[in-house]
Amino acid sequence: MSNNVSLKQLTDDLERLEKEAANNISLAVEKEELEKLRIHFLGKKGRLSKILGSMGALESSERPIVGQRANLLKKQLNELISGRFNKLKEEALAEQIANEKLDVTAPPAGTPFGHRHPLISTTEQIVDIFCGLGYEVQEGPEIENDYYNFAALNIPEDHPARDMQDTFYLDNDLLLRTHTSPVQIRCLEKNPPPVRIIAPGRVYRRDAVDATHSPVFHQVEVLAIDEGLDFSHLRGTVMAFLKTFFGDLPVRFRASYFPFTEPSVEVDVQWKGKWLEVMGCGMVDPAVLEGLGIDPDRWTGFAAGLGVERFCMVRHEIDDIRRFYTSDLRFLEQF
Ligand code: 2NM
Repeated sequence: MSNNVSLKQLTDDLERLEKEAANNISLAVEKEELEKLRIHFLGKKGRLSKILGSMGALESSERPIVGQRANLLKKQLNELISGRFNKLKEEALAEQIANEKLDVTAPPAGTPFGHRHPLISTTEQIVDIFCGLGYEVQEGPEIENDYYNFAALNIPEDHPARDMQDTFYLDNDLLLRTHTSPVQIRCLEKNPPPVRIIAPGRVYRRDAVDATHSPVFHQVEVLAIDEGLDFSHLRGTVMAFLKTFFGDLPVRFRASYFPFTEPSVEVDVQWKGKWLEVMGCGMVDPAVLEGLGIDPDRWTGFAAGLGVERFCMVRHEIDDIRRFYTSDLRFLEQF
């Protein structure tokens, strides 16, 4: 075999190896590929070693020529490999930086946003309508006493509303308010008429839970006191409010009774062919005004009260009041 090997053959082999290796290295797109090429061309059992291995057949004067050429080639190829390696590293970094561009104004992906509970947004709609009519929002405590919740409202000692059956008592005197009227009594104590106020809030009654009853529910109560107010003002206010909230539904006023208003009426709207009671109202009973030191011969007023749950249920066609309180996201996310 040694006789077949000439200087010319080996230098040709080196030249071919150089071209092939340089070409392969320049085409490599992964670091692992470069390592494989290094082993293939420059490794112990690689192509260059093979060429060097056949040098033994050359004249001793020819060997250094091939040896020097091979060493140079090894150096060149190592440089090409490390150059390509650095280039790939740079490209990978540039790509990573391009992909990591951060839009600091973008909303975080997939963050679940909360929103208003339907009872709260319905309360806000009702409140907004009355604010548009010049009313102011008033709030007060949920724990009340007998005077503000009952006595000041002309509700007598033996009235069934005071019964343990209807009211959550904390002791002999303290109770959970059964309506938001005590907010209005407290307001009248501090502010002389004229007043136009609404009192939204949570109220409590000892009712058994069913599709239409909950021991905790939400009310908005309305009170206007001024000189010369009469039933026409009550009627006009209620009609304007219902028209804004429901649109053009038929409305019916039915004579009723509340201890704190005289006359008293209940108001129905016609919804899907049925009359639905939606609020109670009336002219504030002179006895209530007198009890607060307001002269009923000079001042008259009207008041109204409504349940937010009922309004929300009609508006959104909700069939069961319990859906409001069970925190089922499949229900809540519809609003
Ligand atoms: C209603 C119906 C009728 C009412 C009365 C008062 C107050 F404090 F002025 F006397 N506030 N709200 C009232 C009147 C409430 O709810 C069905």
